[in-house]
Amino acid sequence: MAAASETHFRTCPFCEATCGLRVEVAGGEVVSIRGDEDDVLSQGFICPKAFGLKELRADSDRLRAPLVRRDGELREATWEEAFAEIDSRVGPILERDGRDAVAVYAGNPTAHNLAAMIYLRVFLRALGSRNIYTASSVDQMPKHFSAGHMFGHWTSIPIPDIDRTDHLLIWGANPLVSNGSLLTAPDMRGRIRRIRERGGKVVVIDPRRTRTAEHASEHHFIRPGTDALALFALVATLFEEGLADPGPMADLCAGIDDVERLAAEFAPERVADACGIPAPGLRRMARELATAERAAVYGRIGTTVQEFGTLASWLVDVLNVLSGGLDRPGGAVFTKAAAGQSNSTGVMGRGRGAAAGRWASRVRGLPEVLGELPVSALAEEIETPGEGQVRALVTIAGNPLVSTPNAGRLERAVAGLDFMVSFDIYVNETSRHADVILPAPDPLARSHYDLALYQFAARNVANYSPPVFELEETLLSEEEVLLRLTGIVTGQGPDADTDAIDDAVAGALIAREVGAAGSAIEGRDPAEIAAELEPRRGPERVLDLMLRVGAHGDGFGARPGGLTLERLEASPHGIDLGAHEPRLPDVLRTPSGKIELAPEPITRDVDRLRARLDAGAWNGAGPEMVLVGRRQLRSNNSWMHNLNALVKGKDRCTALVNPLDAERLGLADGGRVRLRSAAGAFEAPVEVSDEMMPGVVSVPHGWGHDADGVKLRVAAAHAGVNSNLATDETAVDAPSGNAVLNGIPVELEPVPAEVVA
Ligand SMILES: Nc1nc2c(c(=O)[nH]1)N[C@H]1C(S)=C(S)[C@@H](COP(=O)(O)OP(=O)(O)OC[C@H]3O[C@@H](n4cnc5c(=O)[nH]c(N)nc54)[C@H](O)[C@@H]3O)O[C@H]1N2
Ligand SMILES: Nc1nc2c(c(=O)[nH]1)N[C@H]1C(S)=C(S)[C@@H](COP(=O)(O)OP(=O)(O)OC[C@H]3O[C@@H](n4cnc5c(=O)[nH]c(N)nc54)[C@H](O)[C@@H]3O)O[C@H]1N2
Ligand code: SF4
Ligand SMILES: [Mo]
Repeated sequence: MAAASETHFRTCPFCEATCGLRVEVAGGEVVSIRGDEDDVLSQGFICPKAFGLKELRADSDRLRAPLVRRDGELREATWEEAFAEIDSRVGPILERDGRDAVAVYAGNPTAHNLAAMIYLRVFLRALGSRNIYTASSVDQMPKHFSAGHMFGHWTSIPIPDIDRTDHLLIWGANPLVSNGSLLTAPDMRGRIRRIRERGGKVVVIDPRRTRTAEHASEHHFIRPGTDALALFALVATLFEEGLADPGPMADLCAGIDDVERLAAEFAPERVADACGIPAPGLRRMARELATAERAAVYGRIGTTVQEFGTLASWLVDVLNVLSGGLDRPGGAVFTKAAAGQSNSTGVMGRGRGAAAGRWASRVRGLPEVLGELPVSALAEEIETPGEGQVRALVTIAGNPLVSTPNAGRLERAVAGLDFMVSFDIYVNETSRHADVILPAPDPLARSHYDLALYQFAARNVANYSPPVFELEETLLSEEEVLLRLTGIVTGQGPDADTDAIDDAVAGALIAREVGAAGSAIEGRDPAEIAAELEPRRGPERVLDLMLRVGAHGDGFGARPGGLTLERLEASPHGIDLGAHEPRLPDVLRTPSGKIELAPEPITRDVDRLRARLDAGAWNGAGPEMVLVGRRQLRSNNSWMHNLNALVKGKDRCTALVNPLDAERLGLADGGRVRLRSAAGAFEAPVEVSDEMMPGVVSVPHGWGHDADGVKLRVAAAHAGVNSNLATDETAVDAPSGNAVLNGIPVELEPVPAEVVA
């Protein structure tokens, strides 16, 4: 007899779209996963990765117990043994070599995980190391850098008001495949279609004619890395043609004249050749942006993970300001998130601003941004002897040996560490080097709330999902693991009282809030607030606090009817908090209380851009071929390739090249190519397609699962190759230190058929 089934509503934890799922379970297993038609944001939309939740739960390679290295081999151990090993190995390193000797790398899934969002910070603060690295510095750090300096807070990143715009310029993003990033908007295909249906226009700028480009009104190839030039050309056009007009917010803008002066030397006619977009096309793009009723510019990976990531990220928002779209319905808007958003609480309109470079990496002097260092510096910080040398590494939901530049060098560096811990679900390319692996629970066995991603949502929404399943018996919750690690690095030993640490965490957050000027609970009695949060503990207690003091919260009685976790628990499809409303000037946290259009930490990088242009880096003296990346619908960075439903079918890790290049270089579709850069080399199957811009080769990242010791049986059969073997850790975006993973000069050489085994 079939077990009775029950239905759970649940937010998908895999990508930034945060789709609502309807999960049917029976007898402790997932029976089906469908889109939740009633979800306030996704309204039934899902992608094929959602089914990965079922396979991931059943995946026999997913770790169910800690592993500890004994006699060179990773062997199953108890949690007590694992924590005791960490304590006895990390303790002496901290004592002998100092806090900076222990580095942490935290990966992308931490941004999709409520417990990690809260307790990772607790652990990092307790550790007190300057060697903190995250996937942000192979991703969006330039955008934080530009938004921080322009608007005063690192996460004050405007998003396109996609459901109301009638002109959307998509720059270096492929949201039909990635499902959006720094833009939480499920069903981008539908949203883009609706722009066109209401008479609007969608323009895509990308060196590849992507799926997004195919659904757009217009697409232009652009030479990788030249985005800052082309964006400057648009800005120059607006000024030259009298179209630069921030509208009513002009009084709020500082530095317009500086922008005009800087842009003047990058007129379309000057940069067209380098960018590969004819000058009249650039001029028309600028005019259409300025004259559209409601227009927005949106940039993503193609604008951030490249040589001039900060300049490009900044110019995207300069264009949003000068074309009159910033903070207007249908333009580029600021969200008002329900929890954890500093620009919608406290004192409005002015603040301390965002300061980067408070310290620098020891070897190369790369800047600290947001309390972390660029991961491009990690290998040299491990290899280079001297005070502050990294001797131990903790990876948390990250796979840096696949995801970060010059993966070959990092792998050699990691082999020389004294000690390494990985908190992960698999023995993969990175964790196989660890001395201890701590397994993380199945996502369905934890609660979910998107603290990070709702900061960038197409509508203001809040949605909480309780766990679908109980934690597997042999596993610990994320918060428990992070609190145990916190106990270890604070000298409390391997079995510290995690309840007491958790109480201290909540107590400190409450104390900060009641002491914060402008907080909804400013001046209240902390004990009374703590009592109101009873009996919640762990992430739920902190989330309830954040929601209640948040912009839509009940303020613990100050705003009756406002949001609480209890209300979210009673709303399994989420709560819609409305469309975006103008937030200027309140949203600003700059010391001046203005939008800083030309902050010096950004504009000083213009010299570097000019020097590269003058040196003919992109026309004439430039490389014949450059490497860029791409995302694929059934992948999620490096880690969903062990799920058969997502990897089956033909090899997806291919080198895409234009027919002209294939012909010139002697490459055949289905043959193999060797790509070599200054940093390293790899081989991949060739796919010839005119969707590529001539001179550009595209290889997806996140593959290469056939290394020794990796325990991913399905992924190993679809191994692919790690494209970051050829990306270069010495190339960074100067202001933010972010890695350059697109536009890498490479040489391509056919691999003779007889050499192929
Ligand atoms: N060449 C090139 N490289 C790139 C990019 C590119 O475009 N081109 N993109 C970059 C970007 S944007 C990013 S975000 C990074 C991603 O870089 P990373 O975050 O380093 O890589 P992921 O592949 O996301 O690895 C996630 C890890 O977390 C583990 N994991 C999954 N779920 C959980 C969980 O619930 N708990 C725990 N503890 N572990 C879990 C997985 O097994 C995996 O080891 O890659 C970057 N690398
Ligand atoms: N299916 C799937 N979805 C994902 C992920 C995944 O791995 N798979 N990863 C998630 C993560 S961590 C992130 S950060 C987001 C990223 O989300 P997106 O940025 O939308 O994803 P990408 O496919 O990397 O798109 C970047 C585009 O930039 C183009 N490009 C490369 N170099 C340049 C350049 O120099 N200039 C310009 N203008 N364009 C360039 C590439 O051709 C590519 O089409 O996706 C998220 N969603
Ligand atoms: S689009 Fe993203 S959030 Fe939505 S179902 Fe797919 S992986 Fe999950
Ligand atoms: Mo990312």
